[in-house]
Parts: sequence; structure tokens; C-alpha cells
Amino acid sequence: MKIEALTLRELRMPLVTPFETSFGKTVNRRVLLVEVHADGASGWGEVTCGELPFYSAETPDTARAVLSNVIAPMVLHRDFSHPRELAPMMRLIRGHAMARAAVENAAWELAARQAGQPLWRWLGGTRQEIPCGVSIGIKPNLDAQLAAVEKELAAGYQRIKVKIKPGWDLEPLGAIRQRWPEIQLMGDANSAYTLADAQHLARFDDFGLMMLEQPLWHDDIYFHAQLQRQLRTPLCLDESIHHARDVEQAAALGACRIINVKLGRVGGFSSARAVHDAAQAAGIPVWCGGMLESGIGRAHNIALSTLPNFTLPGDVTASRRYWHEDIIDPEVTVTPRGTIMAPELPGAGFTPRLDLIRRLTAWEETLR
Ligand code: OSB
Ligand code: MG
Repeated sequence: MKIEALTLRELRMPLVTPFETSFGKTVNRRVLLVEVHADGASGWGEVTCGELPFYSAETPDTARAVLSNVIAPMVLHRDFSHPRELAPMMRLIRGHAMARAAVENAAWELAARQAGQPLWRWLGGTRQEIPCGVSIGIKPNLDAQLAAVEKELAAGYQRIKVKIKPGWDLEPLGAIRQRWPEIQLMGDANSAYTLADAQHLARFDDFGLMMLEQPLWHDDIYFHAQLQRQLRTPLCLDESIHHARDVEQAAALGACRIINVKLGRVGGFSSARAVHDAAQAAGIPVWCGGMLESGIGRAHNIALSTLPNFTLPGDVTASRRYWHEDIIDPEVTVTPRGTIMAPELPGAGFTPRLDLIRRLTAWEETLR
């Protein structure tokens, strides 16, 4: 297969409800899509960065610059027989994992479709039905927080994750646990604490949390190990894990007991599979994280979640939680059991809605 062109499109998509984390509030998404053209067909990928460099260093603007100035010259007109050959073509690039992932994932999706196989099977997935949880943003008050949890439980989701930060942690977690003593509950701090908060974080042990996600610095593994020794609650690393070696390091240090795998953060399907395998070898279960993706990225998250060590509910949810109208057909839906069925169709199993994509596009550029 030979990549003939890359089409970049930035879509503007308002969220159904604003999403607030310890680093800020998102109201309108800038969704950067990459369409990879090869052999008379095309595959789609999504750059999953935030609008601002707060979760990671990437933004739609850095991704556009790196895609057009650096990645396009590396991959255009190059022959490859399997999409796993794309990551080595881009190996000189430091960082910019989400820009790299968008191209690699589009190639995976296209190659699976051309092979007549569902992407998830082609990746080595084994479970067609994946367990789903939700990530609930910080709410202005306790009533709104409890109402949001109630709504998601009614929709059938198997696990509730709430965003927390200093000053908004014991109160929401305690209130949720008191009202729902049995649910699978967890908190995500997005790096809002320091090791000086260890005693405070140890109070979370009373809430029987499934895990506490990324309490400390985004680039830290070592001090998470020190914290994990002081807590009964399992720690989960998100921001700190970029490749399989990070998993080996975290496992060796005892920095976490669970890992969140995000396709964009680790640089695409090849790296995500390596992260998955390293975690499995270390006895660490994983789950698939989300980045408020449009249907394109959501479909890829579903495929990834079918790998055997994705044993915990992921942040992979129905299109309607985020979008009035998603850009894929059909939209992603959740069963009453709180699961998503990976589609049996070739490729990602969802078709991009070109009419809607065109209407939402702020700019478009094709690189040849
Ligand atoms: O830390 O998991 C995170 C959204 C944006 C940035 C970081 C995170 C999140 C989420 C949302 O938790 C997960 C989703 O897409 O539903
Ligand atoms: Mg997280």
C-alpha cells in the first residue's frame, strides 16, 4: 500500500455539556481529522489533543504544523505492507504522539477494511462486547454532581469516574459513596496533587474506590510509587505512560496497579498494543481512556478495548453523551448492560458522514 495524500480537516463541534477537569473547562471542541488516501481508498484518524496544551503539550495547531511539515514528508509515497510499519517511519519525531497516532490509526483502519476484516479482530481483539464506564466532569455543586451520577447509572454504565481536585474531592466522593454504596467508583485528579497531599489522599481509602487516577505530576512515575506505598486505594497512571518502557518502569517501581491506555497519548495502535502487552506481562490490568473524541476516535477506542487485557470498564461511551449529532454512521450506542458491541463490519465498522463533516469543517488542506 502506498500513501498518496493526507487530508487534514479541523471541525468545530460544541459539546452537549461543558466538560470540566482540574485544568479547565471545555465547551467547544476543535476536532482535527486525518484522512489517509492510499490505493484508491481512504482511512480516517483523529488527533485527540485538547484545545490547549494542558492535558499534554499538543494542540490542534502544533499537530497541524507537525503533520504538514514533518509527518507528511516522512510517509507520503512510501510503500508499506502493514500499518505497523508507519511508526518506524516516524521514529525520529520526539513527542507529537497524537499527531503520529492519527496517521497510523487511519492506516490501520484502512488496511483492515481492505483485508475485509473488522479492525478489532485484525488488531488481535478477543472480546466483542466491551464494558463501559463514564467520566463525569467537575460540577458546580453537590446536587449537580449527584444528578449526573444518577443519570449515568440509569443509562446502565458499569463504573463512575468523577474528576476531582484539591477542594473538590472528599465531599463529592463521600456523597456519591454514601448514596450508592455498591457501585464501581473512582476519581481522576489529572495531576492536581503533590506528595505533600499523601495524608489527605489516604482519606480516600475509606471510599472503597476502584482506583485513583493520576494524582501527581503528569511526567512522574517515581513519586507515584512512593504515594502508592502509603495508600490502600490502587493508583492508575494516565498522563505518565507514553510507551511500553514506561509500563515496565511503573511496574518495577510499584507506581500503579492499573493503567489507562489512550491511543493518542501512546502514539497509535502499535504502541498501544505494546503497552497492553507489557502491562499484561506485569500483571497490570488496563482500560481504554477517552479524550472527548468524535465518532472517528471513539470507533478506534472501541476496537482497542477488545484486546484481552482490557478487563476494566473504559471511558468509552455512547456518542450522545458528547454530541448532538456524531460524525459517524451509525452512532456509538451502549447496551442496557453498560457495554458496547464492536461491529462485525470490515474496518472500523462506522462510516464517516461526509455531509455533516463538510458542514462542521473550519478549514481543510490536502498534502500530496
Ligand atoms: O484524564 O481521562 C482524562 C478528557 C479530556 C482530557 C483528559 C481526560 C478526559 C476524560 C474524558 O476523562 C474521557 C472521555 O472521553 O469520556
Ligand atoms: Mg485521566
